[in-house]
Amino acid sequence: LSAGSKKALLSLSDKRNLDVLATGLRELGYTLISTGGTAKALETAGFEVTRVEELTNFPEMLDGRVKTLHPAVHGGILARRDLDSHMDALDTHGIGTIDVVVVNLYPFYDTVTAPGGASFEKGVENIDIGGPAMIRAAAKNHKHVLVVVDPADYPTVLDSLQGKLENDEMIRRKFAWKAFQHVSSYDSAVSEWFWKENNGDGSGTQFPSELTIPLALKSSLRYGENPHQKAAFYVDKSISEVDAGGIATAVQHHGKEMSYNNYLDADAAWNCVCEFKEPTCVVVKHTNPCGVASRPDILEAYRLAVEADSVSAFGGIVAFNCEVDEALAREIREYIAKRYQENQTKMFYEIVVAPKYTEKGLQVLKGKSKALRILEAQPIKKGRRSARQVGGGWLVQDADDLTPDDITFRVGTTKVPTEAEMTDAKFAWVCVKHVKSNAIVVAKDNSMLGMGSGQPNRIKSLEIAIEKAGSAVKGAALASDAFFPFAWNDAVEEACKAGVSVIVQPGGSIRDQDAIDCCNKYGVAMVFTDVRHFRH
Ligand code: 93A
Repeated sequence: LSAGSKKALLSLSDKRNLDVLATGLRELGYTLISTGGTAKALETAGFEVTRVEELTNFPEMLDGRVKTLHPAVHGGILARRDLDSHMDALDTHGIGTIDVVVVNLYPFYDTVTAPGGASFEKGVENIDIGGPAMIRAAAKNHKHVLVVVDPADYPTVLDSLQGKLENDEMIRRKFAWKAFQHVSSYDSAVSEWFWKENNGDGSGTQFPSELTIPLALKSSLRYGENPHQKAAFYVDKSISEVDAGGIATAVQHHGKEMSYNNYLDADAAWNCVCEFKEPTCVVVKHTNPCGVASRPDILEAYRLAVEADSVSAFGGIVAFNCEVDEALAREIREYIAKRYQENQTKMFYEIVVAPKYTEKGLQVLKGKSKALRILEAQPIKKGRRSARQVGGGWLVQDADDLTPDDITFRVGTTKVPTEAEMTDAKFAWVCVKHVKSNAIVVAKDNSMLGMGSGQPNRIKSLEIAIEKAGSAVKGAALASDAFFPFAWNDAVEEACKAGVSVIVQPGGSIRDQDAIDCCNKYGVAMVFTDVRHFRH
């Protein structure tokens, strides 16, 4: 191998499109150098290949653990072509330069997340050492070496090597960036897996001393919360494909591109609707559910959820926990048309999200408008963590997974709620968990009648919820996400005066007894959950 001829080193676990790449490189006059498996694949496809052993004068050893870790490889990649001292050193040691490095790594992530799992030993054996070393070396010397890690980039690589693309330097840097990203997300996956296999770091805490979450770019978004903010969406790759549910992995069947706010709102709607076992519809606006209804007949649930606050439903997200069939799709379309006829304001939804659609249902919905985003999502499994950013750090917590089945509803008043009232209280309790604090929900007959969210003052949220419920508040259940600090002349008394039949709240205030006394005076039942559902 003369130092002068152009050389490309190929070492690939993912051998997709290998022939396209090899053909292109050969046409450009490159000598192909390869490790065992890749060389075999190239030879089978009819290409002439130089094996790495011929370069290193060393056999692949230790079951392939040492293949490319050799100065003949790393010298050929790392030498600065613009320094005589580097080129002289290569000459002295009889090492030729390597101009293109195409590597993708042992499929560590797919191995450890394969259905049925993998043994610890198998996971360890799939940690690539030589591959990342070559990728890093080539990326460091990107001025002289083109580094490629993604089979999707082969056409661009060939165009670039043919001199068809402008700004060669920037393309090389972009590939180098991608290469470092590839190695870094690989290492994150390895470290996360080690931590999990080790059951944590031994400190007894549930949270690792360092958190690495491999995030893969799903899409760049048109903009963030506002048009002047650039934004992108990343998918958490630490969750296996099999387990992955939720909005990040939802399939979009139709409609405009999802926006930053769409993702937030769809996530809120989806998480809320998945709480319910009966057929349920949830309408969300700006991350808050403003309509929720469960009915054996999903058409009825839909109507009730929208009519709970039809003004807010405008431009909202509609989520179902059951299949959308033709009848439901028609109902969605017709309701929109009806609203238009009634008040001449154009009614629209941003998104419909459901676990399933019949073919006909999908067709009818698609006919609604070009814009309507139609998502098919799978429920998120329990036991996940949630994370949020604050300046300079991240707050991480377990997801708020508690359901009414996990909670004891303890009656504190003389009045004991009837079975129906208790059902209403539980329904309101599930809803209030999904409303931003301070959160108040009024509900009856498995249907949300009103909600107040995000007010810094609990009594304001309560007043809004009661006002929205209107006359229907009489006999309904009222849920509060946190305790009432005051009762008399305050929120509890106001709720009693409005005519609710049962109030459900966590309790824990030093004035809980006041709240009970107040309810007793008005003949209202009060139920304590001992569990709070703040949502900041
Ligand atoms: O076991 S390694 O960490 N040791 C090495 O020296 C080495 N060099 C390349 N794995 C190594 N590779 C990896 O082998 C590459 O990253 C690639 O994924 C794979 C290709 O092997 P083959 O061509 O034999 O299929």
